[in-house]
Amino acid sequence: MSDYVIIGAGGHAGVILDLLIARRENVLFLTDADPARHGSQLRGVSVTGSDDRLTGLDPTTVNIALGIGASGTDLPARLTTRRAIADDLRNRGYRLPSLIHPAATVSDGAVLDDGAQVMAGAIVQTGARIGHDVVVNTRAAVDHDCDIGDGAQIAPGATLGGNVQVGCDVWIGLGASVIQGVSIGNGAVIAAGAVVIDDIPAGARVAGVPAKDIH
Ligand code: JB3
Repeated sequence: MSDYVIIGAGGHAGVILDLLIARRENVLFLTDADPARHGSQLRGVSVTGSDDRLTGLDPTTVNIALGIGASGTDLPARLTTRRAIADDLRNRGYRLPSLIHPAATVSDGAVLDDGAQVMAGAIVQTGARIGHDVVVNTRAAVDHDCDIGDGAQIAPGATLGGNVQVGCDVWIGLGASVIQGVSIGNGAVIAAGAVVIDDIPAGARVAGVPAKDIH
């Protein structure tokens, strides 16, 4: 059992807290930037204050779990910000271990970089690499030999075929599908329900079946 602090106390943090409890880890407390959340509890664990609550904690004995997800219209900027928060914590000496829910299926032949999070029901097949601070969310599927760049998020129920290359800070929306062998450039946003059958350039926003540019 390891000690953890969760950064953020919203929806994603609740799911991360469940994951850590399911893994029988010890969650000391949560922090949140919003003072309105301070003093509240999630599953009996306190939201004690903002990130200055980390001051005085020994980074060699306490792990950090990033409990901030991403939402809103300013994706992928939020993903970039989220990754910067993680990097700042690493620069301060904290460890952000990769986290796999016990009900996820992750091949021994897959590689997870630190900070990667794989939620309940997700599947990661052999040869896949899941980059730093990536979220493979509930029931998403990342098939063989996919490469998921740092900070990307695969929303619940999204499906990637084999050998899909996903850049950094890419958002793949709820239930989207990406056929095998496609490349998606850094910072692209794939809308919920889209079906991607061609390469997507960096920074593009696509939606629909088949997915088309919506800039
Ligand atoms: O769709 C799913 C399954 N999950 C979504 C997830 C990927 O993204 C979820 O439904 C939400 O859309 C979103 O979850 P998230 O990021 O937890 O959103 P929200 O419930 O708004 O909570 C974010 C919390 O992070 C807020 O309470 C912010 O105040 C807090 N926060 C933002 N920046 C921070 C910081 N907290 C700390 N400690 N430090 C920060 O720098």
